[in-house]
Amino acid sequence: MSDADTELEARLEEQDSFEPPESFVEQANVSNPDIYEEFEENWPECWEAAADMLDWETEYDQTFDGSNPPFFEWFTGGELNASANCLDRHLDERGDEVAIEWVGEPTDEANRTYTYEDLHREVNEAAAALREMGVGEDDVVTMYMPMIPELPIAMLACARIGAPHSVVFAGFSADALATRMNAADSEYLITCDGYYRRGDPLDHLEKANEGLDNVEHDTETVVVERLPEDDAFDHDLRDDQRLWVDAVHAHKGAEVEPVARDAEDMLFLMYTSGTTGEPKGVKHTTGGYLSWAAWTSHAVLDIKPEDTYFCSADIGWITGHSYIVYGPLALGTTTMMYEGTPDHPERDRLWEIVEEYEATQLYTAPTAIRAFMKWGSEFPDQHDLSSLRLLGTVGEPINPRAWKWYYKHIGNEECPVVDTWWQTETGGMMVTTLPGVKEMKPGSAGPALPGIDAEIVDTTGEQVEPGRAGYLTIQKPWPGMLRTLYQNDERFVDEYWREYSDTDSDDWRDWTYFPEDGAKIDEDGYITVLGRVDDVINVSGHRLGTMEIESAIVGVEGVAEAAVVGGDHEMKGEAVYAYVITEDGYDGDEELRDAIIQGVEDGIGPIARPEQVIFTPELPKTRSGKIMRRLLEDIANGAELGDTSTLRNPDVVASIQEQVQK
Ligand code: 6R9
Repeated sequence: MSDADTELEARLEEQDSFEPPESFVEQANVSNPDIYEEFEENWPECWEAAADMLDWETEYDQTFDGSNPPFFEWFTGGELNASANCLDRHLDERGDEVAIEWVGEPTDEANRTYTYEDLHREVNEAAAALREMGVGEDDVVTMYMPMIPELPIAMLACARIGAPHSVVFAGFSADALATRMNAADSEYLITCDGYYRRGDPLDHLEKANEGLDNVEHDTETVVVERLPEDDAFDHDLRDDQRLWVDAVHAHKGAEVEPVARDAEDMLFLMYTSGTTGEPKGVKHTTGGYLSWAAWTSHAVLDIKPEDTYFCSADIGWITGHSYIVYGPLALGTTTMMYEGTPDHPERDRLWEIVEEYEATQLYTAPTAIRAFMKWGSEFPDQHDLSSLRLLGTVGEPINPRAWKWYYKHIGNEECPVVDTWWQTETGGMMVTTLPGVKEMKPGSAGPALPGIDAEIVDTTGEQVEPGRAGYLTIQKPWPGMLRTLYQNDERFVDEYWREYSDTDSDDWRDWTYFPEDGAKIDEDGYITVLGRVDDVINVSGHRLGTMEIESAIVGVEGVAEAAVVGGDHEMKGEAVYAYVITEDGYDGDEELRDAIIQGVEDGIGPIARPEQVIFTPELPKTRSGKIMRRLLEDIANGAELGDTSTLRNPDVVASIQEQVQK
């Protein structure tokens, strides 16, 4: 490092707040600081600004309807179509501009560029194909696909005909697919034959078929052929399966009138992890969700039609839904899709892409930034990243060191960094700095967005002092919020509202949304999110339920009981630690350990793979018989243990501790 560099590092290290760069502010979509006050005074009408970003077929007659809490409604009476908003309305002005820039893997393969006209045509043909298969309004269509263009095409085709989609992350297991299709009564599946991971072809259809074997009702499947013939796997399609080429290309040139959907009609379902073993089917609507995705893309990501915007998430997660597909396309910009991983073929792959396509924004996850940091700045340094104007992160807390590294080595201290806190349930961003208005404080996501009313409270609901840890709550509804859990209103109330609401009240002001995150706030209203307070762990920004993992482990022959906790992990944020009691006659040996790891991969997917499996004759329990999870976490972290003498079985602690490798 040169002296100048060392000096710079030292200065950055000390600096704990950063003003937005002047050059950014001058051109920012939102730069007026009064917006916070204006939105607060003018709530809920302030959210007409979000609705106004869309084209409505029928104007709404009420902005917010809070008459039946917590089943809030937005823009009621309005009608619109999401695919028309993402495609048709851009055709006149931007028909030959690029909508999706797809960068495939392996690198020598042709990339694909879709203009708005191309995308419009393909979505229409796919919509016609789905109709012909019998997909009707409100039929849930499941998609189980990696990052290939047919995924957003299928999503928008569904939106066009009013069929909600339910996208299942391609890395999830066959079981996870079956659970989700059964839960949603979904009779249609769109999947693909296979795809590449770090250069090797994966047989995806085999996994999809295994899942279909466990779906309780009849299904129809469309299979996209992703792999070229040389790498294709040998599969005979079943009677209820057809190829995408056959289904869609039969409708060449078809035009399908976008169906007018009520603002409150479901746009999609997304299953996410919760406290119990059953994943939660988060329901998002057409008007509220889409306006939220569009407004936050405009205000926070500063997206303009001429941008080339790059979000490195997977569309199988909510980030990809809101900020690769719906938000950017609603704004008529160019959105990038990258099929591969950041380290293949080399560790500069992302920077190569940023340079080649002159990306203007990069939205990624702290886990990726930690990896970039570890690999070293020589990889980004090989490339011209000066096209970048804004950087963003999402998915988990980012520590100040990683934030500063990102700011300096990727943004060259010229790009604001937005650390965005939100959830599958919130539909879009909730807590983050407006990049053209607010100073940034590394390690803190920032203040709640204008019009969002966030408070940090204690267990009784009283606001805590600045600097003290408490629970994050959202006091007022917002358009992008989930409307319910699919076919389970009761669980919706229990999971998100019961904790801090007067559930007998029919005044919406008595209802408070609880995201199940711990947080603290500073004197300026900046919120630092500390992490989940429920049984959800966050591995590399992916939400996993400990109960789901436990049930996969207990399903393995020879396992009697299991407790799963998250332990700190340098790269992944958190890692899975599994404490396992064997059944009589079984040894906690390598064979069982492998079977457990396999069981988790089969039950959920490789992302949930335990970092360590620790065999123990007993789990530490309280006198009342509750597993002491906090203690198991401390053991996983090699932390100082408090007083364990009140346990029912204090002796077990030392033997567990010995086994944990630190
Ligand atoms: C978008 C997304 C949601 C959970 C959330 C919180 C964590 C997300 C964060 C963050 C700290 C941030 N989380 N963004 N924690 N700072 N900027 O990730 O949705 O998969 O539903 O996860 O992720 O714990 O509750 P989802």
